[in-house]
Amino acid sequence: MTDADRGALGHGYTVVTPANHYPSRLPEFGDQPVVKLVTPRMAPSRIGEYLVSLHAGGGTTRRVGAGYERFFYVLDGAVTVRIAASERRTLPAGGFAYLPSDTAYELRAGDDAPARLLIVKRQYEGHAAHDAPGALSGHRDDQPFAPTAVAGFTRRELLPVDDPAFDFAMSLLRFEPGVGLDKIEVHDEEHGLWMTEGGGTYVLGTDEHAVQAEDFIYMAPYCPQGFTASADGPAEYLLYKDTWRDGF
Ligand code: UGY
Ligand code: MN
Repeated sequence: MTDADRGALGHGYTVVTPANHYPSRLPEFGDQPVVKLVTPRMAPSRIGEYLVSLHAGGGTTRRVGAGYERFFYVLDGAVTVRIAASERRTLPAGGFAYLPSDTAYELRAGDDAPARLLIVKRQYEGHAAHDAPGALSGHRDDQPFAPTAVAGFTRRELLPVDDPAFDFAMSLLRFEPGVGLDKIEVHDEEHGLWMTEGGGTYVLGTDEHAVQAEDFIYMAPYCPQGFTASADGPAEYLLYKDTWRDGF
């Protein structure tokens, strides 16, 4: 099987590997390539998740208007997120930022090197009892990974998972070699998953897929899912999951 053959559209999921990428463009990025990993055209996804490659010194060609909440995660290089003249934050690789839906922004890569980042975009789903969250930023190394009930499986929450103002979570899940999820999960929430390191086997519905770093998986609500890291080394993924809402 070639790498490109690992790409798949299954019942309730997709697997998109780097060999499958067919870059598109978006007006705000000019000629800088954008891989649309998933968008709401892939029903029932409520998110867009995009892999954006910025030229050295490049970035958005115009200010991107408010209207959607967004999450940025820098894969390579450094990206400055500018909300206003006085509000800018430079994110190195592993840096992240959340912008609420009332916030317009610009992005700029450092002058010395190109940058790549993941952008998650969605329509904020509010809750009558909670004000919308504010902007925040940080780095994956700001806090240690926390243990879970499974030995060798740790996770790091990038957004405050205990705050019901947020309608989604972004988490890094890390597995020692041979370790995996302790069950086949079936749940109402959807996932966008980017393999940040290593690889393993993903169970999706009734299928099994070998996955490796830089693969992307979309999992629809109720898609049965399980993962085991390969024996060769640790595996890690960045996981989007909608939270705190009832699905209506
Ligand atoms: O939190 C989750 O739903 C997570 N354990 N799912 C997954 O890793 N596919
Ligand atoms: Mn899950």
